[in-house]
Amino acid sequence: MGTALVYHEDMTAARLLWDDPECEIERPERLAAALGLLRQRGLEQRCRCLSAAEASEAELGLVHSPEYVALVRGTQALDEGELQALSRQYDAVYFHPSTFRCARLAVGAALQLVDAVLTGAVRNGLALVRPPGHHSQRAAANGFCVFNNVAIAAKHAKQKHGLNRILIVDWDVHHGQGIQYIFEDDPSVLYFSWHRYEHGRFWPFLRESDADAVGQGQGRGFTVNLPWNQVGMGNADYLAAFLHVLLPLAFEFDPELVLVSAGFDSAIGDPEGQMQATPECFAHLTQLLHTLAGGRVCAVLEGGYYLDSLAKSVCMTVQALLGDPVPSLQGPMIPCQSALESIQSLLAAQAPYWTSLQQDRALMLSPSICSPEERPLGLLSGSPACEAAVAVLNPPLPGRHSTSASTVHMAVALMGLSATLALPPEVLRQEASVGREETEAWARTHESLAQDVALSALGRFLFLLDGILNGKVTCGIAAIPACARAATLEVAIRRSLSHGAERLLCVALGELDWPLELADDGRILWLNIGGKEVAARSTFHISTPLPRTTGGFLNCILGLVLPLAYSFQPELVLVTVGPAQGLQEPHVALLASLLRVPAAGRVLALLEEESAPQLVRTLAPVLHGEAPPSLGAFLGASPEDIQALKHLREQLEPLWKLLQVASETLGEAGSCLKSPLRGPSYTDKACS
Ligand code: X5A
Ligand code: ZN
Repeated sequence: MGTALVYHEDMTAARLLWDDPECEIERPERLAAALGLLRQRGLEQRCRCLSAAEASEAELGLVHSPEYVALVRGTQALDEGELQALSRQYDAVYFHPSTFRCARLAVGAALQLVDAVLTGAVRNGLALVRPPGHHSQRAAANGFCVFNNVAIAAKHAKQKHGLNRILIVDWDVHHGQGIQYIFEDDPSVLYFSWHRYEHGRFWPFLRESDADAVGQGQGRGFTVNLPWNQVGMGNADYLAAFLHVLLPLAFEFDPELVLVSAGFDSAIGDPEGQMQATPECFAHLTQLLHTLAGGRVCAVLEGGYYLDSLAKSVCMTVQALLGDPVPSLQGPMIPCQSALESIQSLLAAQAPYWTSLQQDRALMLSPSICSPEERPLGLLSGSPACEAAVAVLNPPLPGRHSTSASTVHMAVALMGLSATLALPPEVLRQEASVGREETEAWARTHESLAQDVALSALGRFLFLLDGILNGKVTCGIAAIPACARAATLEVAIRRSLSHGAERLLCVALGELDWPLELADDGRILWLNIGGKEVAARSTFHISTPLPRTTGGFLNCILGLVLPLAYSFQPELVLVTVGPAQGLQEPHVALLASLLRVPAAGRVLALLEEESAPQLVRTLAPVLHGEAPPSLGAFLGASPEDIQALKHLREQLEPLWKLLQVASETLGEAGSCLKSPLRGPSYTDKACS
């Protein structure tokens, strides 16, 4: 389907003509730097490049008053002194004779992008524009913004394409108060913004940027503000906001289109934001959003003033839009206390409007659930037969993570019925096996692997696993006879460990016990969704019953699986699906597409042959980077499911810090003094 890149060189024409320290950072080089790196990295060439055309005055009129549009049109003929005088009437704005044309091109670019996505010409895209838009209001320029590009695009999507639910994600470091004002009473546009706030002491110094501004009238709950009260927020803070706030809300809202006010002044090094998130973080944010709205994500540039971070972050966003696996995030995944306080104040303000944010609903209801059963941890080593298989037959494999030019993005190892399935053309149908002798040696470790069918499926599966372990293949799907699935998974784990893997995440859907002979030594994180009971038998051995509703499933994925995956930073994710009552293909697809993100794409799905054909049809496109299908109607989590999640969180939070969201656990949070940039920590809580 493709990714659009909308641009026009003329948007570099507007520039500041006089001295103004506040405005000088918004300069033409911003676009040149972003585009230059996109070219240098070969990303521009992979996009469908569209040349922006100016928006019509009728289109500007979707948001702005005729008088204001006329006033901006008039600036084309003003001299420098007049331009400067007019600029002074607004907060942090400069006009240039080319401003009107640039700003119309910026709106036009956003509209073309939305049209391209909503007509199905492309799947998603980015508009590289100047001037930015999110501060601009019906009759006012503000904060370098002249026309509100994203707000006009949202109105256009409603009016011209008949959309009923649009999500705007504003990850610029400033509050897009312009967008907030335009949609504050409109429940068809959900506006989410995080922003540097510092208890109101940061520009634009507005009371209505705080978390308790939730919208007006019919629109209550459709304005969602996450104010950052300290600088220095980093990858873990941004991810916590997405996992615990934005994504639950967004899945409940079920948007038909996602617009991103993509400002990169929230990235490390930016003089305005003073935040710490690395460019890679924006690839993660983009791919997480891609699981919404059938992947219809339109990103429109807003701020971003540190050219190095700006260019890299733009590249990361485009790479993620293209569906490439995204580089894993470095650094400890520990949100800071101030971030958790902000999240908490948001949850308090928004819980009345969103079922998915009502974490404590279950507290009054079911007081008792099964407590985790204590069991000795760390059963050591495998059986002699397994040791032999590892020692004798494991051939030395080439170095991992090699980035050879012959890398296959995705391979499937299928047999029987599913072998005849139609697959996307880029997917490699893998028929090779590891040597017969080696397969047999592994098979001797488990009775269930002894039969002929299991044996040949195992041979192919191992070949695929090796391909992933040595970096020749990014992800894959394999099917195995049902009776041999558990044993095959165990062999896969052993083989990965003997290959040197240090962090394997195993996610089993449907009941499946931890392979008894494997040591619980921190190299395997075992997550059974659909187990008999709620239990964290160790930090690395977790089971929870299959959630009963879509809301419960989402809570489990966003509130447990992904925080664990991000904290653990696995080299490889093994997903296995067994009989799981009530679980539908869209659920599996969503899980797989979300797990791809923290796993840098390295997901291997192990299915049961009997149920494989349908699941392969669903999973292959998703692991390949397509958006998952919609989950259908949202039904809130049951009290039991909420309680189960809460119980596991409490148990696991001390080690897996990204699970934290509630205020009672704030004591466990990371230090706010992560960098010299971060000021002394405030003691006054925003939420108190
Ligand atoms: C789009 C944007 C920032 C204005 C800052 C004024 N505007 N101090 O990032
Ligand atoms: Zn900004």
